[in-house]
Amino acid sequence: MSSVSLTAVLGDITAQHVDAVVNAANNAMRGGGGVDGAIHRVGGPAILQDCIARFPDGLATGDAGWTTAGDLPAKWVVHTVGPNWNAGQRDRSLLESCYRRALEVADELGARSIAFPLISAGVYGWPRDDAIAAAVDTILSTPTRVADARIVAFDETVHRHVQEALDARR
Ligand code: AR6
Repeated sequence: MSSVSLTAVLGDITAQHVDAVVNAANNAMRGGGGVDGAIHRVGGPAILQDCIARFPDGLATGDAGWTTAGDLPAKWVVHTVGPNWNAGQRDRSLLESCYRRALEVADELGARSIAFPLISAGVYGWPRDDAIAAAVDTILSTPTRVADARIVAFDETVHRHVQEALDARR
């Protein structure tokens, strides 16, 4: 087990003062809606430039990779691509892989704090409670040097369910 402290935060992921912010990206890695749209909008064009330079062929589902965080308070964006439930991608191990790979990339960078969105739970349609369980269980069971991990929810109901899932594991 890791010694990471995992907390639930209500707010906007782009406002988090952490070393690394995780983006719920897509295979093309050229921006999009939801968290991806917000990160590129607030972080500015440096993020897209770095995506093009570092990911000419995009990123595979379940994998993660980093770019600059541009104008965000964070140092890095760790991009990961969740499975698209709405398109029939329902292999839970791909969703778990997003959290595991993001923590591995954070370790490579030396990040000590990280903010995750609820990957695949928006545009990609993964059922909320299972998306929360996958996030909490995978973050808590992945060995990492990250000390502070947060699951940031925009929405009060989602935030409450994340908090309940964390309380149930204490
Ligand atoms: N801060 C925190 N949480 C947010 C924010 C925000 N600023 N914005 C949305 N959420 P989504 P996905 C929540 O759709 O399902 C994009 O077009 C949202 O309510 O961002 O993995 C990409 O380019 C939901 O609970 O990610 C891909 O094409 C969660 O974050 C696709 O969407 C994730 O929602 C990825 O879809």
